[in-house]
Amino acid sequence: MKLRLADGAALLQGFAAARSDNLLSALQSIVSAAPFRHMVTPGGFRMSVAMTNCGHAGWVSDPSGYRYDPVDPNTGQPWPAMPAVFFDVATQAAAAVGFENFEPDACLVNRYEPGTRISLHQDKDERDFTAPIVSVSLGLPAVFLFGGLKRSERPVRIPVKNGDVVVWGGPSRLVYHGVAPLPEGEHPATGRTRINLTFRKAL
Ligand code: MD3
Ligand code: FE
Repeated sequence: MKLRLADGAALLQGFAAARSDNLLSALQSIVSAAPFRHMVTPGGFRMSVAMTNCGHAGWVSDPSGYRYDPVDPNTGQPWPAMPAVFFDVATQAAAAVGFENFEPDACLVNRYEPGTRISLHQDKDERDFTAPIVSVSLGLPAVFLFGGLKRSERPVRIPVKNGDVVVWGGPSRLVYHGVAPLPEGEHPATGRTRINLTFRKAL
């Protein structure tokens, strides 16, 4: 079922559910080559979310700043290629919300354990804000915080569960957003873990 969240933003409930096992097994290969790591913010804080990437560029954070880099700084190698099942889910979800020409070149993978959160922020390290961002939730359920174009706007809470996909584009592309602290839980496929794939046109 498709729920409109705001102009340019929609929640596609269960859109990727039938492919969640395929997405998770493709993720295993990515993580073998580019292990999850806790990045450090430019301010010097270790992020509670663990991250890796696939595709032509990966989002990295270090004391020098945020950027998209074609090379994994931890391995010195290019990030693993984006698996076809990743690309297909992302482009099909974008098309279902009216973004027919979305061609993601980067996928940031976030790993949450109970207590992990992401505070309100904007995604603005990408070159082209006309492209949407597509988010695929796997494993434990979470609550997205969906704010406005100003940090001061009180966010709406959007529950997401395994297989849900959210597309954020157009007027919603630069809204402040975050993730509430992950509650304790156990998921048959991922255990005490939530995985979020975010597809971006970064370059
Ligand atoms: C709304 N990740 O990686 S995805 C991030 O669940 C990030 O891991 C969260 O925020 C997660 O940057 C939330 C949902 C999301 C992603 C991008 C957005 C929502 C967005 C861009 C604009 C507006
Ligand atoms: Fe974000």
